[in-house]
Amino acid sequence: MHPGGLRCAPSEGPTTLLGRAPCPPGASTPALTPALSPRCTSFNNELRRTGPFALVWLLLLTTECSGPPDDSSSKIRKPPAQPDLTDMVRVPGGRFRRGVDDRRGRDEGPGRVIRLRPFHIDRFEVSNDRFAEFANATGHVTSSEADPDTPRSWRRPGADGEDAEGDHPVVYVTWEDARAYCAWRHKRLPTEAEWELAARGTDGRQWPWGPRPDPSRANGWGEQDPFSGTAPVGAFPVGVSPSGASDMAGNVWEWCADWYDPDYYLVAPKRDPLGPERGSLRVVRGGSWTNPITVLRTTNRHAVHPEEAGPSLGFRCVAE
Ligand SMILES: [Ca+2]
Repeated sequence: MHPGGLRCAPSEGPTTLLGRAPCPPGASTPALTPALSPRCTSFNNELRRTGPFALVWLLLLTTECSGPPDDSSSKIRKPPAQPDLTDMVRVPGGRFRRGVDDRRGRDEGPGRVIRLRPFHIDRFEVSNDRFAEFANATGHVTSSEADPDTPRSWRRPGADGEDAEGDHPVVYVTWEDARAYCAWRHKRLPTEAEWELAARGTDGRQWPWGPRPDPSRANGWGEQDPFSGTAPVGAFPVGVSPSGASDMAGNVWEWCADWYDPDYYLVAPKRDPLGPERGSLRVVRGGSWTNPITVLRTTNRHAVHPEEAGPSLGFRCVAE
């Protein structure tokens, strides 16, 4: 029924003055605009010719056709028109040395000075609460949720099917899930060069806090942090990077935009490298709660199939 009690008729069907009134578009849901639709205008004209009840009908139709839009429809959860820079840190860009020359990992060199444009990066890994906003607004179903053979998903990531904790990083998300989330926020996934600058700064440090490993400053594998699984995002303020980003070491691995090529540093452009044009694996960075501190280095590169999802892999976004 319409607001006002009029029963609607489809636009193709006959209309009568007694039982049915023509519906504005989407009449079963509230009108999206206060403007009269052409069909309403036509119907009003017809009513003017129908006799003594026309005024009553016109009053009803005024309510129906030109009433204010219902707030519930205007709350179709549209993302903001611009990226929300709240809880993002600005990375000035400029020149920095990425990679290492000793090639502890064979794909981490040669170390080279490259130049990046300024950008913003999320201060925290995307949390379950933040991802829920996206899922609720868009109806996005992650690959894990859609797979009947996978009992776990971002909603229930625990080994025993526990519900996700809102302030923990979202996990069980594929590269496409992550990309879709960032796009909805008017953001994007970081290139691995951006990720490394945000994690490392410009002084060549191997961990976000400095040159030496310190397992108490990140959520890695071991007993020097209080977490046996993921930790709430931002739980290690003593481990923030020079740019102010949290958990760039550990907690969860983070999807980057780039395809992975172990030899990419040999051929990469020195200005705003975007990664190889094609590949079969995507770059992930930073290590996770499942890795020892040596894996949580800022230069460590790892690769995962883009359709993979698991309990130690999440992401964060960047904006210009
Ligand atoms: Ca991380």
